[in-house]
Amino acid sequence: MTTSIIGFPRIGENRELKFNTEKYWRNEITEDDLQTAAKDLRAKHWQLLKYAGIDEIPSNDFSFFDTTLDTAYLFNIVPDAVKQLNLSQLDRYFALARGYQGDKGDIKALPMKKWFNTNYHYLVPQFYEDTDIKLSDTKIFDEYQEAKDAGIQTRPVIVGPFTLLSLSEFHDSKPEAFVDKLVAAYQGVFEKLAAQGAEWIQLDEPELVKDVIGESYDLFKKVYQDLLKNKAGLKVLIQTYFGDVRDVYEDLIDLPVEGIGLDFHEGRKTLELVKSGFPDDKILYAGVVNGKNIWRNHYEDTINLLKSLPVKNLVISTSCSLLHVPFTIENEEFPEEIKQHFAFAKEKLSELVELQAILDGKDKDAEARNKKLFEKPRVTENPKVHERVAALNDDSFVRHPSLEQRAEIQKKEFNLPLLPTTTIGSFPQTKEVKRTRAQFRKHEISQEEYDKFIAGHIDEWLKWQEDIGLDVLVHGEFERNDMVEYFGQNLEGYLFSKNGWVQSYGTRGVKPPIIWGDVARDKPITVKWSKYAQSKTDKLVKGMLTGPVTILNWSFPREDISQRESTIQIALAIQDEVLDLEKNGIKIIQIDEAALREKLPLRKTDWYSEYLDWAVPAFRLVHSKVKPTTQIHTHMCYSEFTDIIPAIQNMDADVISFEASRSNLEILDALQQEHFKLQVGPGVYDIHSPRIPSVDEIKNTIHKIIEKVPEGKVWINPDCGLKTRGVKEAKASVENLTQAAKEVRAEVKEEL
Ligand code: THG
Ligand code: ZN
Repeated sequence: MTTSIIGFPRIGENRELKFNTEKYWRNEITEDDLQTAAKDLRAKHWQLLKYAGIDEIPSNDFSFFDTTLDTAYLFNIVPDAVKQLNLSQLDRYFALARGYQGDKGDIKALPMKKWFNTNYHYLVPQFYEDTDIKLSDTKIFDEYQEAKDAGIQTRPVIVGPFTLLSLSEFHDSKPEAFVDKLVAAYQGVFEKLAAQGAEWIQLDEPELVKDVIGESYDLFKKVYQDLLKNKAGLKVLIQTYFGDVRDVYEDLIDLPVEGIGLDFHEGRKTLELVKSGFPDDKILYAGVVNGKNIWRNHYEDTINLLKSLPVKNLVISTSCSLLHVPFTIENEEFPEEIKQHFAFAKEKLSELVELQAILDGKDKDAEARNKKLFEKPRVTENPKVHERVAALNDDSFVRHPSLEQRAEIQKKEFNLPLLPTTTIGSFPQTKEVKRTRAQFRKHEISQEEYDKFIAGHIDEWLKWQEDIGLDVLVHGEFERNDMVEYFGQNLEGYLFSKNGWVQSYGTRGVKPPIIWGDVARDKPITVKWSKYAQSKTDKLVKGMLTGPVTILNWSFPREDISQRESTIQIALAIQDEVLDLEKNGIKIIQIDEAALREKLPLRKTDWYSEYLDWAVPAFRLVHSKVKPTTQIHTHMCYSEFTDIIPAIQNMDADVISFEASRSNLEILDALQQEHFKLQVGPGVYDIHSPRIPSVDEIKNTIHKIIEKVPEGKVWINPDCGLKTRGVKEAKASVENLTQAAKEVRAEVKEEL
């Protein structure tokens, strides 16, 4: 039996890659320094895999920013404007990833999107009619050689042609037009690698776990028919992950490839598919160690699963790249009873090796040790939470009276102007704010000093909001770090790692909290500062919460209960917070579901039955008990929800704000067509850019919105929170926003 992995976290045990790359961007180190640091890191990771006992080791899973971008770069899929910048090979690459603004030109970064159902983002390659596909980078060859020189034979990894084409954007062109050239270019890679001495190549094709039907199926067939005609003697592994390949399984096992990688964790049908038959002349790379979660593998189940497979040639592997889990548990400070339940990336390597030994009959101890771990319930149970969940009935998920009746009641209650203005909640997290929070965390300043600092910031920003005439104010969230980390830290049933970073995009990471037990709230979390802010102004101040689906989606979930059950527990905890805010005089409460859209199942047929049918009720549970006079807002970060509008409506909030500055009209049309009943705040400018929108520009956008949505239902706000912006641009932009709203308001009144 053999072991392998799909990919390893590249940022390093202590985020060395992040810090070096950011130093290079700030001109504090040279390109040579950065390249050396990257090389050292790669060498360290290969050695680590080798000494852990992994038999087949990948290379080119390293990246300075993103492997999809690497693949596009390799094949010269680079907009002309970027090629024309007179930059080094590495700086041109970074220009694609981050944009470039300097003496050599001014170009925007490539768009970024969520990588399948993960919290990782990839850069979206852009194809134009004249995109000239050819080999134009050497990274994959250099890294293969580097490992080989260090005495390690690796299997180079690259995003496969079907996934690459499926994820790209096409301008005045279609994917089919590029197939021939792209296939030739991949074959060029095969030839070069074979000449260098490589035996295998891994083509990552996660796109195959989506619905591969119609045009998509035809594209897959065409690409692989042509590609595999010339493999230059290389063995090819087609690696899939994040689901099962039910639409193409029969085709895959008939392809002239040597290896097929399948995901046994998220692939609900993988076992059934393999049991229907797997050819003797191919190797199955069985993804049995979960690459997405941090719990220890259940060896007995895994061994039984592997033994049940009617497969002659088997490699034990991970379900997806280990990119999605933190580096190691070694340096964490959890008590041993807790720690023993976790396996981060490095620990998953030993799991693979132990599984191998058990299967080969060489390690009985490991099996016994593992068995003991699962004998007792591994998490803290909370009987009160169980009772509360059991007591829920259909009515617990329904708010009364109806949306329309509430709208009437709230209109009288609040007496807001037409086109009311507000912001999404957070204000700039300046260095000073972050530093003060860190000082407080490290006990360098007292609770009193800290509170005084936060109160001072709230006062200042409230005054500014009053001065510029915003209608609904916020306190600014200066006391919070990452929203999910913040709520996790204040809820029972959560654990926090010290160094559990997972790459989110480029050099940026998140530290997902771990759901360790039943989740409950033992004390109010946000009431103090919301109440304080409301006491300082006659205007309405919005309470700001994160919704249960987002909290779950950005945490490492439990595996002993369903995600639905965990989410209901979180929803009850947040419900307590909502009711406490209401009791303390907060009349508008925003419950963000920034990540609701991103965890939609990859197959459309699963959207409702596997997800929305519980995610939407979980949100309703949070606010079902509030008074008719309390207004519930929600916010979503990804506006690509034209296809789930009925589900969003069903969340039954009173107002929803969303990111719309890029795809404005499309979503407004959809809202109109679906007779959307909620009040809406389609963001009127893009906060992801430091650019300040002019008053006229915003007025224009408002006009476009009220052409499609009755003006009585429209709110005016930026498209997301302002925490990543500088103070100057944040203020200038929102001032222009309030001015624009006032002017449009006056025009509309005149017309009436
Ligand atoms: N929280 C969580 N997940 C997210 C987002 C979030 N996923 C999607 C999106 N937002 C990702 N965006 C970012 C934006 C900025 C950073 C990370 C993800 C970031 N990280 C700092 C870094 O890596 O240096 C870490 C800051 C810190 O010390 O906490 O800036 O909002 N959960
Ligand atoms: Zn947002």
